[in-house]
Amino acid sequence: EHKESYAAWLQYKNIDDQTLVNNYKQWCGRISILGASVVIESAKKELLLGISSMLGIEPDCSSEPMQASLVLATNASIVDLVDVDFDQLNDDGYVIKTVTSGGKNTIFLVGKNDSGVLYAAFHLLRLMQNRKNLQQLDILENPKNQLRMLNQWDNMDGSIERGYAGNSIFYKENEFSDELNRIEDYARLLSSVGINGIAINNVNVHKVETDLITSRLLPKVAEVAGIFRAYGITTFLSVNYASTITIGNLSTADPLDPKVRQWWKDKAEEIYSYIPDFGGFLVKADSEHRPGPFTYGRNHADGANMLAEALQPFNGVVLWRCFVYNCLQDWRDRTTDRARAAYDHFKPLDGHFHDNVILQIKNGPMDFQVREGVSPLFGAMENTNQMLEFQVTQEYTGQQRHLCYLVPQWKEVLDFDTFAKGKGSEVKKVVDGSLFQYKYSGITAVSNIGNDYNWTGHTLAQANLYGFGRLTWNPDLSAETITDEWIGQTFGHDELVKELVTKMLLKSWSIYEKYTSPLGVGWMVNPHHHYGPNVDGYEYDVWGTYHFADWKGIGVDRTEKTGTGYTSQYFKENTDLYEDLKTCPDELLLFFHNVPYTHKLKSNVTVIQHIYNTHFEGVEEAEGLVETWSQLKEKIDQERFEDILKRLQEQANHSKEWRDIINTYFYRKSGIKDEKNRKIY
Ligand code: GCW
Repeated sequence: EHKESYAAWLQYKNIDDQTLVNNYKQWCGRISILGASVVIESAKKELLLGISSMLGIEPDCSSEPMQASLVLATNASIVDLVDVDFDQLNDDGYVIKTVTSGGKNTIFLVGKNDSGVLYAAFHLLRLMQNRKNLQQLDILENPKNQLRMLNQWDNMDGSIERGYAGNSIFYKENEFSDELNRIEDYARLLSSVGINGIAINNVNVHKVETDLITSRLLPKVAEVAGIFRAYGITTFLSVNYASTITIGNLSTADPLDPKVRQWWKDKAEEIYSYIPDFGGFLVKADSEHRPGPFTYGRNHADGANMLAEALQPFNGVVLWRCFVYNCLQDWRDRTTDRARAAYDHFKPLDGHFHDNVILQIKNGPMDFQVREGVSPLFGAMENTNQMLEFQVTQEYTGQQRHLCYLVPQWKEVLDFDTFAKGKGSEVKKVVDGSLFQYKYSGITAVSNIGNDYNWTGHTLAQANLYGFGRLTWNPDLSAETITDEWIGQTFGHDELVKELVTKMLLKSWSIYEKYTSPLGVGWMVNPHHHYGPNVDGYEYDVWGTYHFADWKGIGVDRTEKTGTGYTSQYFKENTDLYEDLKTCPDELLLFFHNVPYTHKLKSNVTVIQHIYNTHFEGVEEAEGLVETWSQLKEKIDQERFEDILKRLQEQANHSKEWRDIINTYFYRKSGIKDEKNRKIY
């Protein structure tokens, strides 16, 4: 039951093409494993599962390389057996090489470390799931990013903040869940796409979760860390900045107070006594009512460094979030601009952070909107480790009831040129550490999974998790490659399935954008839960998320000349690009400028007409998704077919709600008719 949905992209479907099976068999019959560790054990387990399931054979396993057709090893144990330049391998990197000599065929899966062996095993299985030829493999892979992480926004009561796929797989009723095999299957999925770190609780650390770093819960944390460890994944915890007060019997959390510093040092020592390879702390401080150093007149460097000092002896790191802004803003105040906040808070602190602190920065300066500018903090802190935070969970992009494949959006962010060191200073080079030689850096994201049988609510949302992982490993992979790999492993190799699902996925972000908030302005959602249209939902609220629509026009003036000056936070090339109405890209126009409804876009269409057009088109295209999917009825198992169909139908219906509310709102504000006379209420 739920077999395909649950297995996601690790289905290892029985291959029915006998020629291919016979071909694969010659490589998979005898496995030799050199070296022993929990991670290598996982590689072996996965290979045996995949091979027996795809080929229907049970391979022999030994630790003797000579007779084997498949050899797993780290480079240290194999250096003489295969002719490869292992110096080219970095941590977690691997080589897959087919060697044919004296009529004997052998595939070597060689890792720089044990994790590399595991990644090589997953790579081989991916090739087989995608029906690739194994004859002449000569693959060398190194991860581009050092930290490739996920953040669970899971609470111990079992709820998930911004979770759209059921409850937590980690916690239930304020205790750890005892369904450890579900956690192991999650670890397998993550490891198969290269994820190597996970923070297992919500960044909003409430009462019970503050106790995760106490002796009551640390044994359980250690148990979960053990599951992830076997898949090369390091465990982190989100911590309550004010733990010294909440659980430490101190009256302060002042980061410069020696008693506070000592408490954290002792705490770190205690944590590492349970989990020797613990990753470190993820911290949301002075943000949305969470405690932080500001209470004591200290800054974020003081706060982060205090924790970093405690973790340093154990090689732990602090992931310090930059999502810091005034969430009690007065809408009448036109000088405060939430988009400016992260840069204004953190840029002046460049160089003040310890080298085991990493600043964790959301991709955009607002909050995971369907479209916004790229955060100008990237590239702006030469002397401070940075990492990028995406949101795989679809808080503002349809909450996994709508299809919105985010890989194309993430690619745009990663490829965005910051010009920090001139042309070619893309975000991906900032966060892979190469632009400024960071000691630590990488990419993280808020996960989209829960205990739904298909993990992600919308089965097609599995593609977002898959794609995110693949991009952390290699941001240069194209959206097309990732999509193709995912479909092959998830739905098989029928040509029509491939063609249509690819189209659906790759168009879905644009479709969602069309019928929701226009031209980069964002928001326009119902407050709190953030699902569905509500143009003025946040307009007179405290959160700093305004569109300023009136009878004349719409948009946020963030220019230097007449607006909030946000544009000046970018490097010159981008400042110029966005500052000038003539060069500012249409899709971000209202993010940077307030313009009349009659303003002509580069497409030569007015803003108001663009709003009408895209909203009508968006609905048509959402209906098109239903139609397209319906063509695959005979080609997809019934459960997944029906599940997905239901969601797509809901999306198509709900997109009309968006269309009509947005179009009507702007028709009433502007009094300008649709040129094409379509129905507006
Ligand atoms: O996106 C917003 C969410 C909050 C979240 C916050 C954050 C975890 O609406 O639910 O809190 O961002 O990133 O800290």
